[in-house]
Amino acid sequence: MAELLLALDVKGAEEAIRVSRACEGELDAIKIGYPLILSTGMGIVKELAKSNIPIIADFKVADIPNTNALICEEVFAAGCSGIITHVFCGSDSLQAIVDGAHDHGGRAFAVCEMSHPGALDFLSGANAERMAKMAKEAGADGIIAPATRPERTEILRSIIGNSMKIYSPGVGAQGAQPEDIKKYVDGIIVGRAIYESADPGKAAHEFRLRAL
Ligand code: FNU
Repeated sequence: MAELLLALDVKGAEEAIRVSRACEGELDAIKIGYPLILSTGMGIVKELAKSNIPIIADFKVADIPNTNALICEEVFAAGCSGIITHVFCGSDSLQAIVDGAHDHGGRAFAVCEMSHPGALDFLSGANAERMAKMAKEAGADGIIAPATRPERTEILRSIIGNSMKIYSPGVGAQGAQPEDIKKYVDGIIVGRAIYESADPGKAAHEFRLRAL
């Protein structure tokens, strides 16, 4: 049984609130990212969190440890309960995110293998496996691994074990189905297939049932 995370990549507060309200009761978390935050500012986090849903900041952080720690301060002060970081900047940068999240009572998730075709250029294969090991060693709460390549996510699961979570994007618009991936992961991340739907609540309900 996998959770359902909504990737709320809409622009503007009005649309974000409309979609999140329509999906109320169907979601385990809302993942926000640059499209929403650059169009609304971080104030939207407290608005979305009013319905008591965890908000995960998908900022794919990739910087030096000090900057990463400063980013964590802002993300968690804004009301987020999780942050997504890149791993390729190295173990010290990754550790700054994990420690920054934990210091603020939050969770840190590490991108190990991405879901799009271009991930095969770098963010895949041996690099992804190495990053999964690094995420485990750093004490990350989970990793991001692709629904579009279930066989790869299965390998990454074998590296991190069952005590860390895997959240998996690529379901819906990128072509993967919940049934392809749910047995390997703790949650599926769905964006366009929900927020571009004529009835986002109904779409979320159906994905939630298919992820069970
Ligand atoms: P949808 N996302 C992704 N692949 O798609 N964070 C990754 O490897 C990754 C991600 C995000 O395609 C993407 O930025 F690490 O509309 C978007 O927010 O369903 C969401 O997952 C997928 O959106």
